[in-house]
Amino acid sequence: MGSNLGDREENLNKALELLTRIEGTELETYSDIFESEPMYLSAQPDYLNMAAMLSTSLSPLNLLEELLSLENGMGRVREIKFGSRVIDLDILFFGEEIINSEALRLPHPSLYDRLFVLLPLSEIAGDLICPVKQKTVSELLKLSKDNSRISKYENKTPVESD
Ligand code: PH2
Ligand code: MG
Ligand code: MG
Repeated sequence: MGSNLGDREENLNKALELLTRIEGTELETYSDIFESEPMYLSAQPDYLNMAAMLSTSLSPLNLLEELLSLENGMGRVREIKFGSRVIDLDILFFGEEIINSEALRLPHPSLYDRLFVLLPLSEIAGDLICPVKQKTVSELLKLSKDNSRISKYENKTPVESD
């Protein structure tokens, strides 16, 4: 999950809450929030990023559809690739599935290059084995060559549960 527009922390918390409302889907756990410099397109605000783990009875494509409609519902407007966004929800892994379709690639093909993905993900799924690399997330984190700026963001407020 990533946000770099508006109240970034509120956006992440809102998205977490909305994730719990997706049919057949439960929010299992989530990481701390990290603040990171923007990758790929530097002239934009810093991001807040975090990772969440879901269990779901949906298919990968149906989950993706739900995430896209959640992004739209939160007011995301797609302008330029890698540009600023209110909320970005990417599927990183879906169990050990490997998918290479036009609509969806899993595991997320860029996750190895991104500290802003690997660091939060390692907090909640360090032992998860990547079906492509046959390495754990913790190992991928150690091997990553990304050295961009990232730090833990300390103002995290808990999500309200009902
Ligand atoms: N997302 C991008 C592009 N660059 N940089 C950071 N730090 N965090 C992101 O979530 C991010 C990015 C495209 O999805
Ligand atoms: Mg993304
Ligand atoms: Mg995305």
